[in-house]
Amino acid sequence: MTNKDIADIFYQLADMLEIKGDIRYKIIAYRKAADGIAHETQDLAELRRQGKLRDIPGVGEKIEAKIGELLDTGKLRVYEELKQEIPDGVLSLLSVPDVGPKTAWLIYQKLGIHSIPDLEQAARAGKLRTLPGLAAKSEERILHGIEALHRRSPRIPLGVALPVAQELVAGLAACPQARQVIAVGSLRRRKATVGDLDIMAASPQPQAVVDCFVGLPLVGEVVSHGDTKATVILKDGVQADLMVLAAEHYGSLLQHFTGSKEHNVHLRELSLSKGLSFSEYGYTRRDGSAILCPAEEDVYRTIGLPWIPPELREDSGEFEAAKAGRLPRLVDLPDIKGDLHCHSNWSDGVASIEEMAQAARGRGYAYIAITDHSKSLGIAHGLDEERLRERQKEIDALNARLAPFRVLSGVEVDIKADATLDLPDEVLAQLDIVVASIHSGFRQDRQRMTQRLIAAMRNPHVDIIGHPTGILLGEREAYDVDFEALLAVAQETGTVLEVNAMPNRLDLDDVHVRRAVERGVKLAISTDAHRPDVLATIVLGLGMARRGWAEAGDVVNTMTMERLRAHLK
Ligand code: DGT
Ligand code: CA
Ligand code: CA
Ligand code: ZN
Repeated sequence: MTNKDIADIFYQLADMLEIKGDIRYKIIAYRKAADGIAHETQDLAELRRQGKLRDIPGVGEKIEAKIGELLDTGKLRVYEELKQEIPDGVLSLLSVPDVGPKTAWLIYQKLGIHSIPDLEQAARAGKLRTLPGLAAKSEERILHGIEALHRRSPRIPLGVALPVAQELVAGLAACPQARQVIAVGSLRRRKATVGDLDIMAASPQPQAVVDCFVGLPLVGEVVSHGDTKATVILKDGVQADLMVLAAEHYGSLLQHFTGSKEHNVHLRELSLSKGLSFSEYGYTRRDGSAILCPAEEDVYRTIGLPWIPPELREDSGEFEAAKAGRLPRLVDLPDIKGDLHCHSNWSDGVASIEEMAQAARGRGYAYIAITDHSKSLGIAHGLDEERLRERQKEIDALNARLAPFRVLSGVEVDIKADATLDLPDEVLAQLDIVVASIHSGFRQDRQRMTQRLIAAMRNPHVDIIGHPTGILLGEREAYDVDFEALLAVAQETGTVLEVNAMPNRLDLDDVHVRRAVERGVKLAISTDAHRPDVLATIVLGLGMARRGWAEAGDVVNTMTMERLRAHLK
């Protein structure tokens, strides 16, 4: 059983208990444990041997015993028993907007429905309105929800969602009554993929802003339209939610709507322990009086905490760190002094080295590394020794002209299937910087894959491992690799691991970054740009780094040119 299998069982268990109306804290506990397990990079069986299962966030004595049962027998008794009572399909009903656990259970018990197509049919036939507590209106809403579900695209890569959100924000900001328009939800937390867009604003007349929103040219279809909220499907199929309140609620709404759900649940628990209840309207004391939060800082300050950056809000230790005054000072765009993985038209880039360098200079960078592909990547016009020498002349001439800005002469050398590098050591030794990456032979087994990457890290000239896990979002899984072993060798050899900011890579991701930071392994946030304008996608890599708790000191391309040169092998 993989960690993911086990996490999935705990997620389902939580859903099933919710359907059965079990105690709230128990349900939350299972979800928390599932999150912890899903994010754990080490094998649970191995952790168990070391007696370290309880180091996983959310895993206590009871969950530990359940993990043991799963590892030993491949089954979990409580889970199997609940499955007898609640067919799989009932859980799938929960994905319909407006169908909560109670409704799903009611629909199953009274009508025997346990699939979305059957639910749709029943709704169309007017059968749902006959159930206690469900009116014709709810039936209509459920039908609408199912239709929205059919149209909804799977999770959207952050790099695709960001520009759409920006356009939506700009459109709404042009509505006369809208103030402080901002994109929130998982996008503000910079998750690698987002389920839908969440937009909010402040306004003295929320209704006017909602009306304006549903009429924006980007909007394809209106799913729901209330006086402070709306849900729409954009013309490109992306769902967007809007919420608008008066400015006095702005901070509380911003906090609420940014999420994550898990972070918000924790915040509410903390509030309750201080005798306060929190909602998007602000705090309410036990005597019913209100504490308004016009700014997001007010939300945290009221319960004695410093403001927590959105990227950390996953209930994965940020409250504990905030309480202890140990929140990280996350790496930020102004810290970035250069890009260490870029291609030019010497290999498969579309711009000259000079164009790439000027674009980097225009961003205020002090350096750019041109890391064209090596020869075995024929389709990418990879460079051999001879062409590298020619390219060097161009780079030298450019550096003479652009000083103090610096073009680093580099290569993205291919790590071949037999674990050797595509260029000999003498050639690599002459370059300023070497990125080594895997571009073929992805299906080798875990041991060989790990050995390949380790061999590259042990090479005295390899500075950075490019896109270390090989994941292509929505397309290819990460290589099967022992990441903990990679971290150990990276640390020992001083090899840097890349956070590749390509929108379809985001590799390393947040979870891997966090482990690397914990182990003291250094990172490079790089765009892998093949065009000058792509240098701007560094913000995507920054998002992953920040979600992984990285500070400027963890990232080598925050260093000055002198310090970086001293740091490279
Ligand atoms: P996504 O869209 O799947 O990438 O993830 P989010 O985090 O954007 O989730 P979404 O769009 O369902 O909701 C946006 C935020 O609104 C969420 O992060 C927290 C807040 N929120 C939504 N539903 C609930 C809820 O049931 N309880 C609490 N406390 N907060 C919620
Ligand atoms: Ca969302
Ligand atoms: Ca949403
Ligand atoms: Zn590459």
